[in-house]
Amino acid sequence: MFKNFRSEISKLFVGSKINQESLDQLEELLISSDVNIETAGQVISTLAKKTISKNGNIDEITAHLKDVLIDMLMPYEQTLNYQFSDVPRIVLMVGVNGSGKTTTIAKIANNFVSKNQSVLLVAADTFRAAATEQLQLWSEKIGTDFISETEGSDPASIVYKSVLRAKELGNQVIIIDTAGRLHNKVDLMDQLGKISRVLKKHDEKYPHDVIMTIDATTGQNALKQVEEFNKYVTLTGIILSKFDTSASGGTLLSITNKTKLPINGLGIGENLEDLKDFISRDFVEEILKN
Ligand SMILES: Nc1nc2c(ncn2[C@@H]2O[C@H](COP(=O)(O)OP(=O)(O)OP(=O)(O)O)[C@@H](O)[C@H]2O)c(=O)[nH]1
Ligand SMILES: [Mg+2]
Repeated sequence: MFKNFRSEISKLFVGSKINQESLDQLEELLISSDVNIETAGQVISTLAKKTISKNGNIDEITAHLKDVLIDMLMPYEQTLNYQFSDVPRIVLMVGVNGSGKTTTIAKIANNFVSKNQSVLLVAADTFRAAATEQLQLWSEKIGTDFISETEGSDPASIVYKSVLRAKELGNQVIIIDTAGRLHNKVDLMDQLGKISRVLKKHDEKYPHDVIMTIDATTGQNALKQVEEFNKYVTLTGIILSKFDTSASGGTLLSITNKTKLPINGLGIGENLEDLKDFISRDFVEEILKN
């Protein structure tokens, strides 16, 4: 996505002159790097306002571009809050198929456990037995409580019960794994809305966190996915998974700019410790690296 971005930019600014034509080309380059048209336009107009010296070279232009991108992303840095007073804290994880929900849940649960919080993992992906097993294995590895139901049962039912179970067990945190679903499958999206509604039957404040995982390799479509999910459940944050496999950034720029949702972290591998905070400066350095 932002792959080879730097060498592409240097081609645009041969002779170091920044002019309308090079800016137009840079805008196209951003769009081809999965930044949506509106956001790319904003980046360019902000960049054009920066004073670039007469002999401004590629390094100067790149530095200005970095500043523009960092300024745009910084308001969305938001580490998950692992300390809180409202118990149980309920985290609902959503996203399209294979976007990293279950793995990200394991990482988050592990962080809670390392802060001595007692966690209940809820297997609300009742479509596939393998999904339940995957979460159960993580639960055993991390040392959390676990609740599941028979394959094919209504996920809203196990979600409702999980709150009662957490009260019995004295859990401070409930993390709910849901089945992957495509944002345009209305019946499956409705089911997600139902999960959120049954939680609200317990308490209007539930769920406290609704996190959507986005696979870093997803292109322009990621923004659409987030907008659609946000219609059915009120998202509170995004985690970009698989950032280790693709230093793509265009997607995140469009998502934050359009939806104003914070970024709760970056997935950088398949292990428990592979969740890092989203720091806009590091992120921009990474995506403009080559
Ligand atoms: N390299 C890398 N792989 C990841 C990361 N997060 C998840 N994966 C891998 O991506 C694949 C899918 O991850 P899951 O956590 O099962 O995704 P999911 O969203 O729960 O998938 P479904 O439940 O099938 O919708 C697995 O092989 C994970 O190990 C990450 O940050 N980096
Ligand atoms: Mg899963």
